[in-house]
Amino acid sequence: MESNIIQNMDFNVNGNRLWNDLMALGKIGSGEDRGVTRTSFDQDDIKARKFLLNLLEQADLDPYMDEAGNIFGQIYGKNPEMPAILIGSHIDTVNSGGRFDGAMGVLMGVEVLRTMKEKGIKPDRTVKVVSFTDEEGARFDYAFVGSTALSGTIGAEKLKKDLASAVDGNGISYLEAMKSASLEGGYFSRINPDLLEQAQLRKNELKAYIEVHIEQGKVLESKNLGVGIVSGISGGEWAEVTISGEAGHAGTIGMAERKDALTAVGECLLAIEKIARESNGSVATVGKLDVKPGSGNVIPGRVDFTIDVRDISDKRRENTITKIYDSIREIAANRGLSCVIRPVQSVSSVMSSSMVIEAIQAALQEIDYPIHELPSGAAHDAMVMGELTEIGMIFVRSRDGISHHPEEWSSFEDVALGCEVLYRTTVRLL
Ligand code: HGY
Ligand code: MN
Ligand code: MN
Repeated sequence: MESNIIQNMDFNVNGNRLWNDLMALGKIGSGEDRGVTRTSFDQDDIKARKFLLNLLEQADLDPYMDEAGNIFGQIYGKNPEMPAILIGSHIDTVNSGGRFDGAMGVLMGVEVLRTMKEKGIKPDRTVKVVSFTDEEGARFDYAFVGSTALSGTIGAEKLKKDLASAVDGNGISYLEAMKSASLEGGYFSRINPDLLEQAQLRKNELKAYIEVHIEQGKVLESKNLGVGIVSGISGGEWAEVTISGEAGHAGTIGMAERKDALTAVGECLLAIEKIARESNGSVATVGKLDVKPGSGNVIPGRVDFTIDVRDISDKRRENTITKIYDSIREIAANRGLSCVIRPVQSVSSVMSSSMVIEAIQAALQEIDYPIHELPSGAAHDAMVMGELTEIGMIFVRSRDGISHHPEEWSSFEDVALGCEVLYRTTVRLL
């Protein structure tokens, strides 16, 4: 069905141009396993930012960067007082991730604006594309930095404090990384972690935020659909836990005398899994463990680990988290170990706005494409933007549901279709 649409329909957007940009951006930070690694403000993230800025310049979209390092392109509206439409996503990746997660949504925004320019469309309201700083949080274990700054959800002072204490594996703090990125000069000069409040938008500055993203699941594939409408996004809470016991010689300390931090964590992992399973809706993940001192013949004295809990229901998520934290404290206490739980970030779930959903539905009807709504289990900048403005998302089918992985893939046809739907949706919302 889709291939008929591609062949028979006059697309406004240029699918080939978009695809070429996507493949070119995917080469930046590409490793031997063809996985892409661009973590915030690392060398390849900087290169990718320059690539995007160049694309925006070529398209005459007046690029700029804000204090948080968010990159924008724009077409000015005839009436700059009217709230703008913002389209966006992110170009940072997880470690050894794919070419589509984030990058596709940003480049689609560029393609939509480029197409509008070529068609000579002069909108009443301003329309912008944004590439948010650090959606993934892969380098500093702190995510949604750009969208948090823009929407002001936690306030600039709290964000600055969080960024001051976020450090990467080499002990470089977020603030230091931002400051050194600003030394790149040009557009980068405006990056300034001391002035994050200046990146914040006021509620009346935006009419809506729209994001296109790969689904990262198998729903659309199972329904044989190239695109779908996101009904809402699961909220999440992220925390770091430290369990401290006593390191000691693996041969000389008897089992009864040990204060092994890692065996306690083993118990915690199973408890976390059980609590999430029994919640009937929450998902909980421990994805990172750091065992110290980390020698085969030494009893682990300290373990740091991360917790990631998601749920479409905020109430159920909070309930799951409380149970998880209580159970970790209990396990540590029963073993005579100490534990510290540091909640790092928390974002509420968000429902898509009916105004944006209706615009996407109308866009799909125009091209005679089936309408299917689905929720997002993955987090997106749209979730954070939902606290500032009306949001909506379009999902593009993922091959085998794979993402955050070198094999992440969406077909040329689906990407072109997703972009065309975004174009038609945007024009409607203007
Ligand atoms: O973690 C997430 O859900 C997203 O991919 N940032
Ligand atoms: Mn991702
Ligand atoms: Mn993403």
